[in-house]
Amino acid sequence: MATGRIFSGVQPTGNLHLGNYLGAIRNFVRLQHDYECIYCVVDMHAITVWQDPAELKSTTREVAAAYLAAGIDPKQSIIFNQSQVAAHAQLAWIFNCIARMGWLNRMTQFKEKAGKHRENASVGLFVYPNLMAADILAYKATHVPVGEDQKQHLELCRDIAQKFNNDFGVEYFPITEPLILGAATRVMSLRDGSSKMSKSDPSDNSRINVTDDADTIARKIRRAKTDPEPLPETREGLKDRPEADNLLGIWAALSEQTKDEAVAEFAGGQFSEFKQRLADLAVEKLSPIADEMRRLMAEPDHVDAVLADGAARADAIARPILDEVKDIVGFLRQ
Ligand code: AQP
Repeated sequence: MATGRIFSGVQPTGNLHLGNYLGAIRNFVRLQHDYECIYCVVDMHAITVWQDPAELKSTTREVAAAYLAAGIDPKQSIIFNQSQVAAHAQLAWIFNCIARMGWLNRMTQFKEKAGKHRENASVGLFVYPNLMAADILAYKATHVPVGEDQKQHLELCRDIAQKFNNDFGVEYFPITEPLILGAATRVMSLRDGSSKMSKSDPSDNSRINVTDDADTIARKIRRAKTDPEPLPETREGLKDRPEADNLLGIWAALSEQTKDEAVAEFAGGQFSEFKQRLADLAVEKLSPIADEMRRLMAEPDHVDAVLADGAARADAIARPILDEVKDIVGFLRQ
């Protein structure tokens, strides 16, 4: 039975990785039994940095294929790409006029992505969190499953909803709750335990791509950075050992254990043996998804039909909400 409405999305920017799977997509699958779920391929977010047009079409289908292959049921849940539903852009404009410059200036993801080239970053990258708030609130979503890195953007979404409600003297938008679930809410790079596993890391060895074959997964895990000590006996022993912490977190998430159980299982063991078991487990969990993704990618018409059907259903929810928002704001409409 649905206890609320979920919205979440993944950017079609290539290199879908284990962090995206464990932090987001796997939770999307599980939540569809308890919530009304809307899962989006956020292509408008993707173009906040340059995307090759032909590649964007392909990576959009790839994320949709990953949703389907991981087990999201397109009849039960809605799967679509963002640019097919106009409400996202329309509500984002209104939110551009609600959010304050100071709020956006505090967003760490913008600082990280724009880096030293702030003056050269697109305006879209700066107002990205406003579009994300519009994505969520165009459906009055009550919950948003995300990885830990998106927590700050979710807080901004709540601030926007609150300010909109206050400014116009209404109780219109819900104050949306993040759902940060599982033992691997922030999967770290295999090359550096202090930075997040990320699609845009120039080193392919830093991440396990969902579509990597068994040999590649095994090689990347074998070469993953570790320290010279054996695995710790207790959870406290993971302190100041970010790489061991990350690999045990991945094991825990993939094997459906808690971190404490994972530590206990390998206590005092050698990394070489642990890495072999981790590689086998990662292959066991990811290979069926990769195989199904490949099959779906060979049927682009089917994937496009799923996205078109989802877009029509998403539009049917968002359109009346946007109409109400226009009335609240004072826009004349027919
Ligand atoms: N390392 C991660 N661990 C756990 N969850 C993660 N997510 C991303 N990285 C990790 C979650 O995946 C969902 C989709 O992310 P996104 O496509 O919107 O973009 P992102 O968060 O910016 O992801 P990337 O992979 O790090 O891309 P780049 O390199 O382009 O910045 C989100 O729920 C996110 O939390």
